[in-house]
Amino acid sequence: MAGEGLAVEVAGLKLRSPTMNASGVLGMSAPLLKRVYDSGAGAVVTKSLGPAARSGHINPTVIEVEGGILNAMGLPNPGIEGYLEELRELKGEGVPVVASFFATTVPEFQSDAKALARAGADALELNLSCPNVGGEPGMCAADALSVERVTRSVKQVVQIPVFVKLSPNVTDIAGIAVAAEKGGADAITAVNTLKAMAIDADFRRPVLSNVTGGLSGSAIKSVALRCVWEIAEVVKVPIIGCGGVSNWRDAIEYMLAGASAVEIGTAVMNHGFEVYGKVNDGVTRYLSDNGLGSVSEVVGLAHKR
Ligand code: RRO
Repeated sequence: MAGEGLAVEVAGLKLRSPTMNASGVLGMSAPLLKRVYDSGAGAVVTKSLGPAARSGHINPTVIEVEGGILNAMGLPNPGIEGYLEELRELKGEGVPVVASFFATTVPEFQSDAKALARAGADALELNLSCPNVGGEPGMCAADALSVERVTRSVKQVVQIPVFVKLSPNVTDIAGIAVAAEKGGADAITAVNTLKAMAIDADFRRPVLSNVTGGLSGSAIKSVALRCVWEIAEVVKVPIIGCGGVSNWRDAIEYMLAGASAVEIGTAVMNHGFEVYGKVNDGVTRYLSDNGLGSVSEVVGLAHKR
């Protein structure tokens, strides 16, 4: 469980440890997210919720590839209204909840943000970066002005911290992060999945029904780490690292690059729910072996060359 020095504060949110689950990987249910918390995570993150229930793409939607997982779920979710009870259940168990959500229009973003805040979410994670939808206006992580506008619109209507989750599928992620910060983002989550695909040599066709999908897992760690590094060079708000973290060393590398906390997703498939506790234990050992008193002392250290 969380040791001394493991507690972090991310955008005013006090967390007992710097680990969270990455949105989506474990689905939705309160009992599964509770297991993430019981393993030692500082908070849990819901699968991305939208204004209406949505069934997502047809199968196959998830496959294993070299170094990770390729998904094209297509934002399946019960809709915000359909999830509020689950959210309240988690809050009833004392679990800090980051509600990930997406929408298509500014009024929808605003009303969804208000509903999630009212239901007790401790923070929001604005998902502007799903790679598996065809140009829907809410998924605007490649467009700096839209990122700024949507972020500002959400910030106008809620008091809780707003994290903005960015896409690695852009030429200048630092510029997009600056736009999110200008819009009032309290933290940046970097990054969502890397757009990718798989082809079956025997069937001679793409494996996923959606043709392309989002790659997660250790295969993307170096890319995501570079994104965190570049963002840390230009923004002041905290960064939450996400992409291929499966052990404490990965987590520390992200912190050295500038992340205040990390989200762990795909690794749960190989390492089970215990991965959060194990990463926390390793981070605690690293702190004490290096004479460091807290995670915040590690954040961004690699930039001080
Ligand atoms: O549901 C998905 O297809 C999905 C989402 Br919302 C996302 O943000 N990232 C991803 O890889 N898949």
